[in-house]
Amino acid sequence: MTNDGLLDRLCGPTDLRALSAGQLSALATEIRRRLIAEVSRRGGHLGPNLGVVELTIALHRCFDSPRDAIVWDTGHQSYVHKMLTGRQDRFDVLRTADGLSGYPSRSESPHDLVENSHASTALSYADGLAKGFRLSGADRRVVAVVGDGALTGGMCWEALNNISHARHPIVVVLNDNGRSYAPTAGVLASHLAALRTGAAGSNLFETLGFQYLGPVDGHDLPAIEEVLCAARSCDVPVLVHCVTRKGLGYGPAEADEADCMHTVRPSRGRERSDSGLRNTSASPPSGPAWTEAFGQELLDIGTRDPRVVAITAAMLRPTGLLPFAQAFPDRIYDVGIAEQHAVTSAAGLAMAGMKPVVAVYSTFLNRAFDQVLMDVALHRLPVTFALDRCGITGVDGPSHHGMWDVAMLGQVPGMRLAAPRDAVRLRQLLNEAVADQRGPTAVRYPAGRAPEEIPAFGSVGSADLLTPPETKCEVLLIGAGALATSVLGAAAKLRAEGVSAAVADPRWIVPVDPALTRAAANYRLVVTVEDNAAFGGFGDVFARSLRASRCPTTLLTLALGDGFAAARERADLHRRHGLDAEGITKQVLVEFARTKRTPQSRGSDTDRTLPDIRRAAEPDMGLLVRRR
Ligand SMILES: Cc1ncc(C[n+]2csc(CCOP(=O)(O)OP(=O)(O)O)c2C)c(N)n1
Repeated sequence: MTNDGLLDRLCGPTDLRALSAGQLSALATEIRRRLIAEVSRRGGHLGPNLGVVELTIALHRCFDSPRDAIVWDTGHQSYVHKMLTGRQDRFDVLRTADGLSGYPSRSESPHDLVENSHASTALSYADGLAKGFRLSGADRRVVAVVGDGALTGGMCWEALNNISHARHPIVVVLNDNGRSYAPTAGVLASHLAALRTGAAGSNLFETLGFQYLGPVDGHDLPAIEEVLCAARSCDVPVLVHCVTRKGLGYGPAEADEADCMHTVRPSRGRERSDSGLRNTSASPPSGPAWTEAFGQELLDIGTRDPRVVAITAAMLRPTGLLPFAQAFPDRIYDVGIAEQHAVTSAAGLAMAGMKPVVAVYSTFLNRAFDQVLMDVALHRLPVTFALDRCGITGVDGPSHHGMWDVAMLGQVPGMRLAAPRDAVRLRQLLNEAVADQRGPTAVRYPAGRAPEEIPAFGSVGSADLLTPPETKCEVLLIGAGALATSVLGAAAKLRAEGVSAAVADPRWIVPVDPALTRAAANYRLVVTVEDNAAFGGFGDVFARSLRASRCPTTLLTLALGDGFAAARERADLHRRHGLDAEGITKQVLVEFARTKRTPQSRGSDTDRTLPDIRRAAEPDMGLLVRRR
């Protein structure tokens, strides 16, 4: 084999074993070149993948995937693994709808086992796989590759405890690059640094019962191969301490102090910078980005109130906390990838009289449900959750969509949940949330940019009315948060079809303001629209409040389906789920026609037999419009 086009000639990992040292080195160069070219085009995780090129080659030479199970923690660093397992020819469709996933994907390849991109799970999967293989008598090795950032997550330590106890020969490969996005937080990072330099007095992993191999230079292919092969023949749990450099081989990534180009946005034509790449954390937003609006407002709130503190689980810049951190370095806590700890630590801060704001992506709050419910809400502690990336997030796919937070938080007693429609309301609602000392609050907003300000024409209790008051509207559209633009678009289309529709924005979606429930009684049809799973979402919350008030108005709930949503652009998925103006209009027209055909059967979904009590409602229970 010549050294040209080696990558494209590989049929699978077994071909790697036939390559000479020179060819392997040429292959590593070729992989890096392809990573830089394709990730710059499509966006994605550049720094992490550039750092694991040699490690991935060595893993596939030493282990026999898919017979041996290789589990990638988080999975954002699996691009090289994809290239070496027969998907190199599809790299031009990385992170595209119907293309290659940006994470391992079970439907793509038998080499991909775990597609949950939430961190710190690989060791637990490995524990279970090893136990299962032992029980079934399968002679298969198990490898878990975990970053030093992911190792800060509590699940890893629960797994280490169990793996060591079970004594199964699992190989844990610690990819230590000293970084999460930012330099890895906490004392573990200092211990790893001491292990790297040989200055550590003791070895935590040996204390925990692991055989420790390393530290080994993760870019020295023969060296890393030798250690991995030694690990393979161990019959006890072993930890290979592999030291790598995030972004290696691409100058701008190596030099990027913020996060070594952890992620880059897709470049589009002239938007490309000189280097050809745009670093997400470095590129200034050109409009009212939700994250930036949150970060600026929190800075203002923190400036006025010294009791406000902020907490992040290893996502300082991505959640917009950098301005606050720079202004108040003593009031910001990066706890590592430890959402559960973040929430209960916030509870402690609130007990101590502080006003904690936990800034977290909606999807990552999932794993801290018990902490929100028991540690915060049961104690009625005023912790504010700033939920970024709510609803459809885009091509990161099913594990990154923030589509369960309403169902999750909606059932938490005492929780108040807000959904701003624009950046102005985000600022207002964040202020209201932090000022509310009755118990926990949350503000949910999506990825990307907010729309231009959407003015209110009046209010209904705490809700805003977004259409001019009309004497008679038969339909009330209630758009929860960021879908207001589509809902207003639908109202205009409905008007063109001869159906008059008013639009309200509840602002606070949980609990439902009784004034809005009462107002619903004045319409033939009420439609809730939200960027959240239908089950337990705002529509369900509103239906419950209609039932409780014996309101007979028909309710149509428009939301994301209850399944896992695919990896697609936000607007595309909204369209597919009928949440764009066109889709909303069509569904409303169908339901409206139905309510007209069967006037007697009008009623809320589960209460259709209730008599029409609208006549009994107070005369002024309609949209009580107060001019602003
Ligand atoms: C539970 C959870 N919280 C936050 C994240 C966001 N996240 C993705 S990668 C990453 C850093 C991972 O660092 P490390 O494991 O060291 O891998 P590296 O990128 O440095 O190779 C974070 C915080 C996540 N995926 N899962």
